[in-house]
Amino acid sequence: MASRTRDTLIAAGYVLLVQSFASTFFLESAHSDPGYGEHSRCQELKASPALTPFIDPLPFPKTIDVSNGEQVVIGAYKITQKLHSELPPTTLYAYGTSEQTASYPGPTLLATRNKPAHVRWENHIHDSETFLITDRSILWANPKKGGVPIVTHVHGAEVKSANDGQPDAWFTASGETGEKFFTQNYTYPNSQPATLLWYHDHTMGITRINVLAGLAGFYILRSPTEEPKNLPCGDYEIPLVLQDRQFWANGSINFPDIGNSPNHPNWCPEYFGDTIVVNGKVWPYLDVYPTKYRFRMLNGANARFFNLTLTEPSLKFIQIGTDGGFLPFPLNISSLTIGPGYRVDVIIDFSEIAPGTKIYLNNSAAAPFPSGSDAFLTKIPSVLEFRVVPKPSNVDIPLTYIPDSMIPTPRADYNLNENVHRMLTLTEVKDGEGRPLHSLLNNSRWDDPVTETPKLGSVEVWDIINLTPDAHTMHLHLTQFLFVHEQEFNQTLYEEQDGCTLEQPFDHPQSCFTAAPEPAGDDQVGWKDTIIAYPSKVTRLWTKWTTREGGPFSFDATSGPGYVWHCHIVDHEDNDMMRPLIVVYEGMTMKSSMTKKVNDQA
Ligand SMILES: [Cu+2]
Repeated sequence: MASRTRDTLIAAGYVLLVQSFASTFFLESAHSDPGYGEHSRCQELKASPALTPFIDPLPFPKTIDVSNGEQVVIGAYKITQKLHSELPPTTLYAYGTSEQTASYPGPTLLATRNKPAHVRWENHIHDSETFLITDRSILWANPKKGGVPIVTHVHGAEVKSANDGQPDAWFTASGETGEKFFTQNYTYPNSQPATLLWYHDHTMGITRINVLAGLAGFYILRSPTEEPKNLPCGDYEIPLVLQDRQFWANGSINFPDIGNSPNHPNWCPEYFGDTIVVNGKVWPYLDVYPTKYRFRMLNGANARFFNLTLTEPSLKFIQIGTDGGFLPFPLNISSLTIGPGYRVDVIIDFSEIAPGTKIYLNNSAAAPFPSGSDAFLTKIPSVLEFRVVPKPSNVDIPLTYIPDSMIPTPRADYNLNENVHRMLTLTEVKDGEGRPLHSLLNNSRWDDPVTETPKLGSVEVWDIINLTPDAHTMHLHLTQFLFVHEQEFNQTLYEEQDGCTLEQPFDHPQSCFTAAPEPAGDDQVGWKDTIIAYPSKVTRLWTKWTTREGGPFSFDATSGPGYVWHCHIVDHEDNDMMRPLIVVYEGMTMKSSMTKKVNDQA
């Protein structure tokens, strides 16, 4: 495993040595991207060139049916792609079945419930290192022979851990592998309910770089027998991945090569770009007929949250699904708050809108969220332009319906005396001058001994205690959970020794809580795999280590390299805001887990 050389040096008091190393080596050899010649400082990026918004149509990634049982081979390649008609082609890493067809976003994989999909993930990136600079001071894959390691995770998938894209299961184009590598041939059982999943790179310490470079795509899981009938489909079902990017005039991604702490010469705590890229185009437009459309939205940004509204006041989002699948019933919502990793499934009904009208999908979320300054807002607040156009006479729009009810969600039943109750803090660690070093889950680093070991079949209550000034999106692999409630507390008092306790309810004299629990808001209900944890709040999750229906998984979730839970601000995830998660069976020890790992390789 990679060492923590830089931290060790600092701990030993060699700060000056590190600073001089940073300024002589990293600044002179830094190579933020092809064609720049200019350095780029964390959160002080030079503005992107002026790009006229809404002159390019929204692109749609190609689709690949993975439901027929045949293995699909998807490689990662280095490509260039036009992300705006006024911008020269951008260098990217991208998924595809060949170098010629690789695209950003990658091809959309279409899967069907209970039909296993077999994907062989390949690495055809022959760079000697990532073209956006890798910070070697943080724990990262660090292949001895160089190259760009990748490992692909299908976000939200119920899958055995050997096929989950564990961060140390990476591999390079030359065949070097990480210590948790099992195989490149992954099988997704698709045993879970229909929903929008997505696949992206998850390599230790460079996820933020590989995802920013383009390694992400949609994974749509359908269940024809369970899904509501007559939803908008075909041309009327539109996947939308929202991301932000900043560009140099030559089209290259502007990614900082100078961090804001000498301890981490290149790492930047959050990447915010000044343009919005949807499905790989900067500020695209979409022509819509006056009818209903279903939008499968994904926040695929590194760190940007979105608070989405529509500029036409008569229009609402009719939300029908969330991360884990359909909601019990549709919700009429005026705004959607989606953190990195979130998916929302919404219908927008343009039926009453006159052709010729332009409607904007706008974002008002502060960056960092929820109380950032204006400095990191995008150049314009809009994300996407809808142009309502008349329906041509030769187009028949199928009749579609918004169902009254969909898939019931169970109640989050728990008993804190019987169920495992984990209280898990989120903290930021700073150096002596207040500059961010890294963020931690429960004051533990990635390579500290595993502590989150839920028992197969159990229900657990997870209280996420956010002691940082910003919101984080917490993501658990393998399972989907329910958001129970969130509750404000007095952080100052909590952090004072013997100040107060979060283990007593609001009305107890020793309680740190300053308000009663607030139940999940309308747009946060349903099965979730990623949840916004707000600052100075405790976010309570009901986690269930079974299938959604309460049965056993179709695979042994206790074998293999194990899972992870982490912040989905990928810049945080890369720098210690991630922890191992090992599912155990009754009587299992970590030693028996290792024995099973060997068996699982067969
Ligand atoms: Cu975070």
